[in-house]
Amino acid sequence: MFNLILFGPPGSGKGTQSEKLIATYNLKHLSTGDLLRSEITEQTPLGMEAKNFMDKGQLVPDEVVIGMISSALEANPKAKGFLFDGFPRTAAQAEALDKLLELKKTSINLMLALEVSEEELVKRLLKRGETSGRSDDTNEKVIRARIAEYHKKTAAVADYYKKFNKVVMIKGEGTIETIFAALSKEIDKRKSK
Ligand code: B4P
Repeated sequence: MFNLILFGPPGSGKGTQSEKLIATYNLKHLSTGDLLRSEITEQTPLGMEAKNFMDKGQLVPDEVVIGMISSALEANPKAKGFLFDGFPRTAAQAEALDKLLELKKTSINLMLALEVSEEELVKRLLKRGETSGRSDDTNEKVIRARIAEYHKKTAAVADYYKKFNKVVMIKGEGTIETIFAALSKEIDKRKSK
């Protein structure tokens, strides 16, 4: 199995690059953002709880997202590998993910971390908000709160994987194709080992 984490602040291109990576590497895409949004669309109790946090730019409680990922792993026993997009976002989520993968006798192979300046992130998300219908993308205050939440709780997750030499930083500004080529180069290096 090859298990990849695509990491970075909100708007850094995780969702955009994930679409291309799953098509090329035959990985099962697990995006906690997408899973939460589909719970909201279906108006489930979990979705209603999550929406309160997401609309304020805050992270959804760990137990909610860990439970979602655990079910998604169970639901895909034949996957050749997973691409985790937007997960883990806290140290507790990273530890839980390691334990879940251990049960499947596998582990994270690589974390690719996209680096993008704050002004570029705000610009991209406000632009997406014009058409996405996502309430967390239309208000600059909420976007800045998401970025602050990233620095407070999420950025340290990269340090957790750095201890195991699993992190590669990638410049997340430039064309989508250039960034995809940089990500692919790192995956190819590890996959051929
Ligand atoms: P997510 O759905 O994970 O989304 P995101 O961080 O907003 O964005 P992403 O990084 O995927 O965006 P994309 O870049 O592709 O999270 C939403 C919310 O859900 C969180 O705030 C949180 O509340 C909750 N949540 C999710 N996971 C959680 C977890 N594990 N724990 C707790 N809470 C959780 O793209 C952004 C825009 O940039 C797009 O419009 C795109 O077209 C554009 N773009 C991409 N690449 C570009 C490039 N190279 N140049 C120019 N524009 C580009």
